[in-house]
Amino acid sequence: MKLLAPVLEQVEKRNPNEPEFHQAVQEVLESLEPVAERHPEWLKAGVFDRIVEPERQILFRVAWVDDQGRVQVNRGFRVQFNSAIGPFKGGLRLHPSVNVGIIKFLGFEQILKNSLTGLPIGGAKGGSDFDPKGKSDGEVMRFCQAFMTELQRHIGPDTDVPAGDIGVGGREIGYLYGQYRRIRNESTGVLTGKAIGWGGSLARTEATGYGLCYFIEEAMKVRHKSFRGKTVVVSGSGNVAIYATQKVQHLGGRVVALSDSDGYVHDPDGIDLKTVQEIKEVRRGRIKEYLAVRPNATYVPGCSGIWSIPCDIALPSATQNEIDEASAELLVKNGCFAVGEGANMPSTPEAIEVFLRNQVTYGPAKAANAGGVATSALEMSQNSMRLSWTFDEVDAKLKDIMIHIHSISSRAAAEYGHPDNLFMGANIAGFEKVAKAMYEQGVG
Ligand code: NDP
Ligand code: 2IT
Repeated sequence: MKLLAPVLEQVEKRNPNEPEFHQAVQEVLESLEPVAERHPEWLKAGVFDRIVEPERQILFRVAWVDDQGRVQVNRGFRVQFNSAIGPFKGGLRLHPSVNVGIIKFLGFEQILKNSLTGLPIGGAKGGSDFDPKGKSDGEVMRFCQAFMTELQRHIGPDTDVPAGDIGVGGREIGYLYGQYRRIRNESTGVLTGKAIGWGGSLARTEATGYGLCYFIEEAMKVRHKSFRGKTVVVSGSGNVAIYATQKVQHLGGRVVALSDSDGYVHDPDGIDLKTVQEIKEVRRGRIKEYLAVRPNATYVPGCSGIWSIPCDIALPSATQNEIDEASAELLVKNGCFAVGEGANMPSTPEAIEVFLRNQVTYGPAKAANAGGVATSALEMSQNSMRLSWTFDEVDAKLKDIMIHIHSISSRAAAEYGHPDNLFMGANIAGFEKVAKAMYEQGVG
């Protein structure tokens, strides 16, 4: 990196102790070096310097009362990263590991991901270090209400539209939305991932996992391969993992493993998804409980071992940096020929190197998992029009969007002399649209 090295240096200096944010920015800037060479006017207008600095960062106290009557204090975040092409848009993460560096990495990735969807949405992310695990419904509700009591003054259907991410699903969106509506006296599409009865979109729940499979199916076509008859390993067992598993099964593949943060289950006969949904969606239990229903499966504590299971296709769908270099080497050695990132930044830079060097069909997160936010944008459209599309209509639009993302990413990769490198292609195609908007709208 030459032209853009000072941009990265400044990011590292200005944001100390935020390794995930540095990692996300470095990966993108490395892909953008040839873009900077081709567009001196963007360099001169400071587009690269501006895009790595959030437009606004909100940090706030979230105080709530637990079931024992004790006051608990968490920290809330909303990083409104870039609104050049539309209102800020991106999920909320509730997990004890959340800090400003993690929210910034996610918000930065979201800018380019949202651009790739072709829909008018800017990039943002938020959340809290609140740990939903082991909390009662009442505690989760009081936390969400306290969180929204502050967040509501910073968001709005044309300003910033949050949604779910790790630890935030339908239950949490309900509590958040209820509090927004009560305080603001407005029924608007201020959040996505809402339930169907009060403004949600059909297929939003399934969208990230389904979109991931549509994207990888399209990417594999180039090599005359498909999910049919293939063995697939999926990590995680949350929203993305469950619906990726369902779509793999629709497409004729066999998912043999799923995980959570405690360990993984290996079921060589193929995962029984109904059982997983009962454990995870209904009971909020642990993946280990799968063995009680499927005694032929095995359970192994710890997460990284899941990548030692031989598979044709891997869909990491849990969290960042879950595949390191050694795991990537092992996947390739065991014959894995395609990797689709359901999670955000699940592969370390060294792991990505391994995939690219070995001609693995590699679907980078900002392209492969964009189906979730794309369908959120479709939910926003339906809210604005005050009507609802059928499941099949939304699903068809989602599929078209994923095929479009693959096509513009491939085209950008080829145009810049790296055919088949979807990692570079997605970074470039996502960036160019935002850069053009920032340039046309002047310095600010
Ligand atoms: P969920 O909360 O529904 O599920 C998360 C899953 O990942 C759980 O199985 C969880 O296990 C596991 N997990 C979470 N953190 C860790 C960790 N530190 N180490 C190991 N396992 C972990 O979240 P989602 O399915 O929504 O999100 C999964 C990934 O997909 C995230 O990277 C998210 O950013 C990304 N994503 C989500 C989208 C969406 O629409 N929901 C859209 C695009 C990307 P446990 O229960 O033990 O915590
Ligand atoms: O990472 C992501 O794209 C999401 N968590 C979904 C965001 C959204 O606004 O639907």
